[in-house]
Order: sequence, then C-alpha cells, then structure tokens
Amino acid sequence: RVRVRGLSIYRPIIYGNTAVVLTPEEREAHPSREHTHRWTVAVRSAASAEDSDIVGGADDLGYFIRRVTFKLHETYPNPSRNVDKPPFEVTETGWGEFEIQIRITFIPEAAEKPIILYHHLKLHPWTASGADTEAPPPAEVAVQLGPVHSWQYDEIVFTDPFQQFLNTLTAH
Ligand code: SLL
Repeated sequence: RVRVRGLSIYRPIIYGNTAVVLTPEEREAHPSREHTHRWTVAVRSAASAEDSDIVGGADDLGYFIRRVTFKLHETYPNPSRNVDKPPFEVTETGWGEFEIQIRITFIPEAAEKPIILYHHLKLHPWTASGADTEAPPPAEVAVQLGPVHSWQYDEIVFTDPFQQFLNTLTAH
C-alpha cells in the first residue's frame, strides 16, 4: 500500500434539499404532527450533471462512498439516518427548518477520515419582499411558487491518495 505523493484528485458533488408543500389530504394523514412540507436531503455527484436536471447527475458516488449519515433534528425519530448505497438521500415530512449534519464515510481502501458537511434545510421560498426575519408565505402562495431548491456545489479532495484507491477513482 503506497501513497502517490504530491497528487490531489477531486470528485465534484452537490448537496442540499428540495421541498414541497403537503396537500391538504397529506396534512390530514398526521394532523397532530402539524407537518407542512415533504423534503429530500441528498448528496449527489456533480460529475454527470449535464445528463440530468437541477438536482444533479447520476447516483454514481457509491464506488468511493461507503455511507452517508444524515443527522436530523432531534424532534425526528431515529434522527441519525444511515444510507449505505446510492441514492444517498433521506425523504421526510416536517414543519420546520434546521441544520442537517451530513457525514460522508469513504470505502475502506481510501483510508480517509469521514468528512462532515452542514446543510440548512430550506422549506420556504424567497419572496419578493423577502427579509430573512419575515414570516414564511402562506401555504397557498408557497404552492404557487413551486418546489424549493437549496443546493451547494463542493469538491471532495483526496491528497496523496493510496495507489489502489486512485485506481478505483480513475476507473470511473
Ligand atoms: C424550528 N429550530 O423551531 C427549528 C426546529 C424542527 C423541525 C425545527 C418534525 C418533527 C416531528 C419537524 O419538522 N421538526 O415530526 O416530530 O424551526
């Protein structure tokens, strides 16, 4: 097992969420929990984004990522959600925005420490008058505005990778 000194290799990702307003029927399914939105938080490859739409490319991160753990707000049952294969995502319903910790664990041959990203779950669309302190728009208005998207681009950089891991990365 040898490291390839002086070399860096990166893989582009996007992470973030989409959110939609629940229909009245869906809201009635769990009235006591006062859920207003369905959302999906995800980590996706940005490498093949041209093949796809706004939420990113094919789910081809599984060849170097072993697990993604999404740590939700403690109001959720089992807030630490492990996803061990693509798509690396969690879909839930809820009523509030909060910060999600996203822990990415690599395959053993990488011999890399996990990395941690943070994403602020976004449910409410920006409005024309939109100060951050303003109350979110009422449900009818939010529905008209359509799904909310909040995504960030990033690059996972491996410095001095092991030769075997480098081979795995470049074979894809
Ligand atoms: C807020 N600080 O007050 C945030 C917390 C928590 C959101 C938001 C669902 C919980 C459940 C849920 O939406 N939690 O169903 O038990 O805005």
